[in-house]
Amino acid sequence: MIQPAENWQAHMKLSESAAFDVAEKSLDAFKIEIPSWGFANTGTRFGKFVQPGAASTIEEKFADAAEVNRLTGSTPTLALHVLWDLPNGAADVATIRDLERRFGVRAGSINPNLFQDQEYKFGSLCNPSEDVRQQALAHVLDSIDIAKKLGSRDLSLWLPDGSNYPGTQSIRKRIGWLEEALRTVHQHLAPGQRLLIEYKPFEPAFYHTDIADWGMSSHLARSAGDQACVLVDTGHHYASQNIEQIVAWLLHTGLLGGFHFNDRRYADDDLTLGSIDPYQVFRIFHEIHAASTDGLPLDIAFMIDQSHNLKGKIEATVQTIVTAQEIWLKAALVDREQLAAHQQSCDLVAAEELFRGSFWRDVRPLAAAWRETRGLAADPLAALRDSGYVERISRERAARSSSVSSYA
Ligand code: PSV
Ligand code: MN
Repeated sequence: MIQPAENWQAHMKLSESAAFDVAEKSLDAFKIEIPSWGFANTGTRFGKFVQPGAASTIEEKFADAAEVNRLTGSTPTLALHVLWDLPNGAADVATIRDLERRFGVRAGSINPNLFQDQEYKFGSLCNPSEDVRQQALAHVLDSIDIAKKLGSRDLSLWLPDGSNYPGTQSIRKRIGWLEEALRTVHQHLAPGQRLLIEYKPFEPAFYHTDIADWGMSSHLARSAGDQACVLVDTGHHYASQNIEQIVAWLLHTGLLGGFHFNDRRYADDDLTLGSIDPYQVFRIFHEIHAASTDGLPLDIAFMIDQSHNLKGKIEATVQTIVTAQEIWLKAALVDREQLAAHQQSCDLVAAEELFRGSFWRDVRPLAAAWRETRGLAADPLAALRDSGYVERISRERAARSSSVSSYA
């Protein structure tokens, strides 16, 4: 007769090997795009704390992205912001292609920039001035052209448009201008390309934002065409908003195109993913795994949108990827068949305990074992420290910038 203790151990062994299968399937397929701007010096409106190792050229951004990809094996693409990374527009495509080859990292989503130029004081695609709207549209079309030349699938569009004071703009006229512009943008997409429409409730505008939430993004995506969908930036919600419910709706309506992941405590804080509320990330990931289990067709771009002001940029990016993988794996391990049974019978505590049980499970050994079987460092953060990469680039880049300034 099997003793209860042996029985328990046999069960654990079985479940560990089954868990490793889940780790292999879920982590092999989980690719995350990192942003070029995560490696550059950024700050708040109060100032910048510069880091000697921060990337100041597109080549340095590719080099740092390649280091993150070497350590994690999961970040093959780099999101590019057109004005920051291709200041000469399509003329810079050859440079990017060359960097892709040299560093083994591909250009990812292309982000037009509609927030930097003086003309955009009262908006870009929603500006009351026809000339400014045309200028903004031309930039988006140029960005599509760049994306086509780079073979980048996704155009990731965020507008700063809005107004600061009640009564100062016609909200409805601006909706009309936006619908019209996005239809034109959509017509210029190549087959297979996608337009991802990002929303944000406030900032830089503080009274109304033209694309403030997922309902507005969904409407605009539908009115633009089949290749348009919604981009969820996790930092772009009001405090306590149920983001996983939004994700479930977008999955249900077939409109979920991608994410910009980051964490927040107050507003769009750009903090490291999972640093404030890892359970929320788990709940979002669960919705995606559940939709996949249910056979929904999914095509989701997982992207990070963070700028690290106090932490080391490469270290924080590696930490983010490792965190994302661990939470993704926790959510993959939810026994969804059992959960569905508990949900159906309204066994609330059993359902919640099963759900939370996966969240509390320490999957770090499992993730480390997966990394080792893929020839990756078991602990990417420790491997980064051991590599001396950050110290080396900090020395080299600091020396270069001081020699540049001594010539100036
Ligand atoms: C706006 O807050 C945003 O989330 C958009 O995605 C921009 O492209 C990005 O931040 C710039 O940092
Ligand atoms: Mn974003």
